[in-house]
Amino acid sequence: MDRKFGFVSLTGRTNVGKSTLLNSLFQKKISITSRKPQTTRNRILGILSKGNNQIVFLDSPGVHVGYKRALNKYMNKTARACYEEVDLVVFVVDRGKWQKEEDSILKNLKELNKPILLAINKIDRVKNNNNILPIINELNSKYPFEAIIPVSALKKVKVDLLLSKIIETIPAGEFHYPIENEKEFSKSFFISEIIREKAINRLGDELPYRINVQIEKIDEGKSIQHIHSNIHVESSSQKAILLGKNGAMIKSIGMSSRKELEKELKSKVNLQLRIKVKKNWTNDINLLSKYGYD
Ligand SMILES: Nc1nc2c(ncn2[C@@H]2O[C@H](COP(=O)(O)OP(=O)(O)OP(=O)(O)O)[C@@H](O)[C@H]2O)c(=O)[nH]1
Ligand SMILES: [Mg+2]
Repeated sequence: MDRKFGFVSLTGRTNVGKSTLLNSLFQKKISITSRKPQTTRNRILGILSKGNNQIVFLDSPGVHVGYKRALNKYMNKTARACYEEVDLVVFVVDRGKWQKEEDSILKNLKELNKPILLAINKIDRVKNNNNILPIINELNSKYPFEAIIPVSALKKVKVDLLLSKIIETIPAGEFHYPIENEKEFSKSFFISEIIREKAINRLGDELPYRINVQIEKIDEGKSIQHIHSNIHVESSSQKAILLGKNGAMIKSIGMSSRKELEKELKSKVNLQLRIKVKKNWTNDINLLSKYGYD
């Protein structure tokens, strides 16, 4: 049988569940997720090789409007670049919650003239199955989507069906990556993301958008990896929040990060976290580019 290959973006507003869906498709953690919006900041590449098919998924930052910082501009631009690059767009929406971001994404997608699969996510939150059909009917009138598939990324409902539709839709072609490759980002990026996820989950509403995690150094010992990491914040008051009372907050972030890192890296981990104030880094083009938001 002929091989198929395609680049596929997971596109949508922030917080609709794109990264959860990516992890669900891979049945493991590739991209970090959180309850809070604006979690994914970079293009995350996951490579899924299944039989004669290879799909390169691009998880992208969620489209969000109304924020003016350079980091937000970078994220929205990255989201756009992701759907512009691919063979197929999986447009992820949260049940019937169609907002101005969805309108703006669909408007851009229409101009590209690419196949679009609509994934209606979080259907586990729809109380009665009879309520799903009206949502499908409404969204069906917006665009001639290749298919509309209600899924639950979190509860892994119909994710297989979505995957088979994706495979149906991607073009014939040779694999671009060796089948053993699953992700295309560095180990230190993955580590920094896990630490950022633990921080986001523990912090209040504003601070998650103002922290950045940088890995300074990884010393690979025989039986333990020593990871030295900096967490950047924008002010000393933010630093105080991140520290917590008697250092309780940073300790808790460190402990849960270490636990997950040991599982993911299959090794003992000694994690050093230092907090550094970098004034206005989310709006400083030079610092952004230094931190990889380029
Ligand atoms: N109930 C329910 N919650 C979900 C589902 N999928 C994702 N979530 C939750 O929605 C929240 C956002 O999920 P993410 O995967 O981080 O969303 P995202 O679209 O990647 O968000 P950004 O990276 O910020 O753009 C998390 O709390 C997830 O657990 C689902 O199918 N059902
Ligand atoms: Mg995400």
